Amino acid sequence: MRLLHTGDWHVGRTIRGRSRAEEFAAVLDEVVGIAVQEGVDALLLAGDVYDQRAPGPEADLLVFETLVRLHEAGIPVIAIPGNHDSALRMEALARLLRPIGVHLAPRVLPPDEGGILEVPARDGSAAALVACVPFVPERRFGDAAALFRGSEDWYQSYAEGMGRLLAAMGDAFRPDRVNVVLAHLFTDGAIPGGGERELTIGMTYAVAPSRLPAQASYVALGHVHRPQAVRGAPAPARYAGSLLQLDFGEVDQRKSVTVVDAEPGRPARVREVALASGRRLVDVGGTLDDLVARAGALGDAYLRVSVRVDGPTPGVADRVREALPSAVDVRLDYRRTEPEARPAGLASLRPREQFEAYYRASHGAEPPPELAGAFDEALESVQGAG
Ligand SMILES: [Mn+2]
Repeated sequence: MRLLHTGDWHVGRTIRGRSRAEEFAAVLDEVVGIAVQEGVDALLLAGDVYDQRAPGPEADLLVFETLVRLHEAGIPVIAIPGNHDSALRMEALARLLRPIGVHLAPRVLPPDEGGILEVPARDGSAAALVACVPFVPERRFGDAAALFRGSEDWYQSYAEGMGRLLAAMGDAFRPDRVNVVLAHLFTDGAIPGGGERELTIGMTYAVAPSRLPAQASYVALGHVHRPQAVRGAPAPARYAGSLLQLDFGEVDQRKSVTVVDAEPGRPARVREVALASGRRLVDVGGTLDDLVARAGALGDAYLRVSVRVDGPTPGVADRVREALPSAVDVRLDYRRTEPEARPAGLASLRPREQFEAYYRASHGAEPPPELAGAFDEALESVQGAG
């Protein structure tokens, strides 16, 4: 059987307030194209389908269009919620989408109560068992585990409990099937992409790779945005990664989907297929003149700009944005003097001195004369009006 593993779509994500809908449309089109070209039997979607728990209509349009196109190509989808998705919203959508071959597994369930889905190969030659393990917040873990028989002593820690839950899934796998775990979780040792929510990739949530079930032919993971194999797992396990460079922590990451070839009784073989859509995220630095000179060579990449100046320079960020319309982040780079201790008795200073003290504390330098002059003018006009 051949499966396409992807995840962390984060449809609806913006960058510093700018829409990335066009890029999502292009990359989702690419994903559908790869699924069709590779002739996969199913697409596994490992959570964080949406960026927001209550996504906007534009994001829905992109996701629904993609699911319908996969349906029209005869490719079923198995999807779980990640920490960015609303499990309840997925539950609401599950029944609507079921007739078009989309299996949403909004909650963790025991293997024989819907926790494991059977997915036949299109030519009927084999079948896969897909154990669905959506993201479970730590505070809800007890509720999820309570559904499993003999789970009373599971919860010594999140990692321990999740290990037991994964083992219960592994015990329900069958040697005559392609056995797949589809999970949204953080494994110890995975290298974060930088765009994930820090809290949920911390040590509290780290599951040891050795706890992934050895009976699995393949473990399809979501949560970490950098595509990577999981080291130290008893079965082939991978994070497929996100589709676009979602934040500046993901600069230089090449994005991909994973094609999985598997048959019963042996570990799956995996292959990355690169994605080309989407604008790159690039860090650039230099003086204003350097940056202006490089503007043409930077293409359509979103830029995080560090502009070298001698000290605080009002207006320079605007000039950078004029020269580089794709600059989404502009910061000034200059040597900051140690901020002086907050002067005692700030109230005893005159307004101009208060302003200078504030400026030194926040910028580490004296205010430029034209700014100080502007402050005086503003103060005069206010006092004059009083
Ligand atoms: Mn994610």
